Amino acid sequence: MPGRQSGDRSVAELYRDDPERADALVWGRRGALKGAALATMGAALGGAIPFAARMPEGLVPAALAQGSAAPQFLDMEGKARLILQGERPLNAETPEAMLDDDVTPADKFFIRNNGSVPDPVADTRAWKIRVDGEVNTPLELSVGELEGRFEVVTRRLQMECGGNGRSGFSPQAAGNQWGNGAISNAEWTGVRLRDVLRAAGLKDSAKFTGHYGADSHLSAQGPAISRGMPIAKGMEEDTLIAIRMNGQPIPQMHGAPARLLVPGWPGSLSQKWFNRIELKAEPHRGRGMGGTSYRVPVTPIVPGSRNNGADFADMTSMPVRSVLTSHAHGTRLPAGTRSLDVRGQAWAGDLTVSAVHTSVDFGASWQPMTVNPPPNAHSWQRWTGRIALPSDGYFEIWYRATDSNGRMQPHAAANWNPQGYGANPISRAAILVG
Ligand SMILES: Nc1nc2c(c(=O)[nH]1)N[C@H]1C(S)=C(S)[C@@H](COP(=O)(O)O)O[C@H]1N2
Ligand SMILES: [Mo]
Repeated sequence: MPGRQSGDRSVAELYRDDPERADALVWGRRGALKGAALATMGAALGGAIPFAARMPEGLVPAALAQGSAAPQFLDMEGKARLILQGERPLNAETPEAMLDDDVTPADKFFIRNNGSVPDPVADTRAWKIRVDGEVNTPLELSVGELEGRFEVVTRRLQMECGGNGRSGFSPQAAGNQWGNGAISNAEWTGVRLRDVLRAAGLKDSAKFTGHYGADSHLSAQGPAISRGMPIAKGMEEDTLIAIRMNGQPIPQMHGAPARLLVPGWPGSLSQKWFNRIELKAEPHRGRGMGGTSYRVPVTPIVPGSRNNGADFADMTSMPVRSVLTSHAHGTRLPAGTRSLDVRGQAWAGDLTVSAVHTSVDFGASWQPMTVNPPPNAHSWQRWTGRIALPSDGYFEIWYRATDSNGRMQPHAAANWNPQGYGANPISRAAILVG
């Protein structure tokens, strides 16, 4: 792909190191890209740029803007070649083109740990979960008892890290630099949390939950993470205590023997190795609550500025996002390719996706794609479509989804915050034809 040929390296490198300066040097005072500047840019990108005249001023081509450092990959039994985000704690992202399955298989499921992964237990059915706090009758139920006592349901549910898309922020926000791949949509089987809470008998004072799991922080001090939510989310039909994933016992990495599944909200609520839920009159104050953790500004702050998050609000439903799964960023296609069948997934937290659009002319024109209805609420949705290409050359497929409230992915990550939540800008995949 672009930047590989030695003569073009300098331009590609310049873009990597200092995109703004590169842009000024290559394009000069840009009206339209033409003459020598167009030739230089085309050489750096590896082909002619048929829609050069529609390139917005200051746009850094996707082929040059992304993938600065060579990614490292996970090498682990039972897992696909995920993009390694960190080893201690272990975090790995699913490459976007690997999100093509409607039901995410275990091996392609992203990994997000805040602490150490506990050792597996021998008898998973004897694993106990405690329900206490503002309830009439504190309970301690084994996984076996849960299955025997309550209705067992199966749902396809998205689970997305609150920081998904973080790498879209400028200046860079703290944390794993996720692209779009901290998302999964597995088939979860379990009991509804609300049935269990009702069995314990909620007091009127039970307004919030607090979640606990068996893993500990790497400092070995206290829980790795312990978040909570307003009781209304806990009482929703799709909030589960899950005991199977895709019809199998939950893999150890993903929270065996039982985990919470709080679809549509930050994945951090979906407690793995789940062993206790506490009902509370006030918001829970465990690790990962308060300050700038999983919280976003109510009034935008200056990007890059310091803030203690006191005026921020807890993240609730995740924003709308789409992935392109048919063509990886950097795909090269045979000369003469004039149409592309494209597809991907799109989701919008608690909402549904009403439209997905694509553009191949740098956003000058957009075509509607076909979006399938979700098989059940809180599942992602498949989108498909065909894109026409006028000639050989360098193209970018831009893709964006719109949620059922009419909100669309923005052109740039908005509402910057120190820990980088809620970035869902329009994505761009570079494609070279010929
Ligand atoms: N016990 C426990 N539960 C946890 C976490 C954790 O570190 N420990 N990480 C949370 C976060 S931030 C996310 S995004 C999801 C990731 O789940 P996965 O690793 O199965 O993809 O689990 C959540 N539940
Ligand atoms: Mo997360």
